[in-house]
Amino acid sequence: MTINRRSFLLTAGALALPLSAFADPAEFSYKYANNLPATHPMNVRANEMADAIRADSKGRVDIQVFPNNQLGSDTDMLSQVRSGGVEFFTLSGLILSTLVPAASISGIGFAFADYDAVWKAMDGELGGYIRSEITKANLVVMDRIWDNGFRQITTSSHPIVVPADLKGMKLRVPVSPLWTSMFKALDASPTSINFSEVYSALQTKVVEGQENPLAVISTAKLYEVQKYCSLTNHMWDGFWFLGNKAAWERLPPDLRTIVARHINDAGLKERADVAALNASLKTDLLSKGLAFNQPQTAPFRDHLRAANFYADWKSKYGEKAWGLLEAVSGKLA
Ligand code: X2X
Repeated sequence: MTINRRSFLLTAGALALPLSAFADPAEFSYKYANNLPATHPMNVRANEMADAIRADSKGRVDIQVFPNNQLGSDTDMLSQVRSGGVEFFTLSGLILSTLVPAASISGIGFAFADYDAVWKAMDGELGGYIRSEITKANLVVMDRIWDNGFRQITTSSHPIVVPADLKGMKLRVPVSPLWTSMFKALDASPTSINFSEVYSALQTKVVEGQENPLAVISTAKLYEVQKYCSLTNHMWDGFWFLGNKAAWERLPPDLRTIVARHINDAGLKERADVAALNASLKTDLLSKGLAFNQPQTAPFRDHLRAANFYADWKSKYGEKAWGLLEAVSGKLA
């Protein structure tokens, strides 16, 4: 068989048609960015979610997941989701409070006794109130908040057994007035640092300690640069799944329904994964060299109360929001 230039082009052209049709970029090609390692359940479930959205939208919506601060720190990503530089972003309500003050209320120290209380509040009226405040700030927010978990304190210097152990401690906290206020009320010396800088800040001993749920301590390998883990359970934290408003409104209603359903479903699966991990990781982290202790929480709570922490924040959030919190937490202030 002889292949001349003409027959080659014809063959290539015939092949190229179906191939290029298959490789057509999706009608809606969106980015979802977050601050957690690719191995954290947030990203595992987000990748499944993106596959399910591609399948159910018949390829019309393609969401690319960017884990691990690949697109910048939380502070950067928050401005990107507002400007449309990224279409989706998950952020702790406490950090979001720099834009939406009410959003940090779910992180008030020792407010939730357990996950039942958390989901009752966050899938109930308190969560509804926070979402309406987020919407007023011109961001889209999905119904189901994703879990970060109950937070524990790690240090390189000594375990935290009683509140006095925090005195003067250089502790990294996320960028959020509530976090700074809470650890100041506990007499520590908190420094606001984005998560993207935490590992190196601990490694270079810019700070002695930090606080995070076990699933983060494990997947971000913070145990490599910390010695002690004190199971203080001092607050619960979750991630609101945020969307850029203009990008969301570009999606026709049928696609919005598909996307929202899969995001919320993935969030529920992520919650189950994180709860299971936070319950089981202690053994694993022990074997990696972290020393654990379980302090009593009442003295920490009493210390916060004596420092007027609860009363101060009640007056900032106002009666309405505080009432919704206390409906689940019981009396705090
Ligand atoms: O920054 C943190 O510590 C983290 C990962 O828990 C949050 O995103 C709030």
